Amino acid sequence: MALKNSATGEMRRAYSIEELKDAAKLMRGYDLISLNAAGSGHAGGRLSIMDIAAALYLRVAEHDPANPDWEDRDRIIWSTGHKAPSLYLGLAIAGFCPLEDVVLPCKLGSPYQGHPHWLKLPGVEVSTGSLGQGLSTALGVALAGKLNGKSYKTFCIMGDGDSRRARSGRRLWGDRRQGPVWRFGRSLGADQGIRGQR
Ligand SMILES: Cc1ncc(C[n+]2csc(CCOP(=O)(O)OP(=O)(O)O)c2C)c(N)n1
Repeated sequence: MALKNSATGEMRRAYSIEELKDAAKLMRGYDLISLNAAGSGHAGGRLSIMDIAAALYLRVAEHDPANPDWEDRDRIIWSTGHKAPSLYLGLAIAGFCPLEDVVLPCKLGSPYQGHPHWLKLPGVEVSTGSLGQGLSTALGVALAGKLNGKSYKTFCIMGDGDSRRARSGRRLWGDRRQGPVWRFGRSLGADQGIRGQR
């Protein structure tokens, strides 16, 4: 499990926990520059998700920066699209795009917009930003994998406010035994919004 060379199946690099902590610190540093450059942004959520972003992009998810559309890659869906810079930094630290580019967000024509756009930047799975949509999209992506006999995993990054929106509310979360999210427990990992969503 990690960054892979999709052509050979070899692992590109094995990151230790210490290296992941260092990567998260570096990503936070870049994010502070980015926040300053833009003069605005959701600082709290962006900075607090960075450990998870470093772990996901560098060690947990199986994907290949040299082949972002690799069909067996794990999918990471940012339901909290307003944390886009953390997504960009996750991609950048994994080698999908240059780190330096990410600190100049929201410029006209730039792929690093305030909310992620999947057609603008390789590695962005889904355009998000309207809270409450990511979980249902992630379920669809996980279901497609199951129906197609794929073994990729789907991760969904959520926030508290995000998980309270109607489309990711009780009908999707359900209860522990019957809700669709729990039934997809092995292929869909949702983060951050799990607390309080029984
Ligand atoms: C449907 C919708 N309503 C409102 C907003 C505006 N908005 C952007 S971020 C945010 C707060 C999100 O809170 P949370 O999901 O807990 O994220 P975190 O605080 O962890 O960044 C709101 C209300 C939005 N993006 N989409």
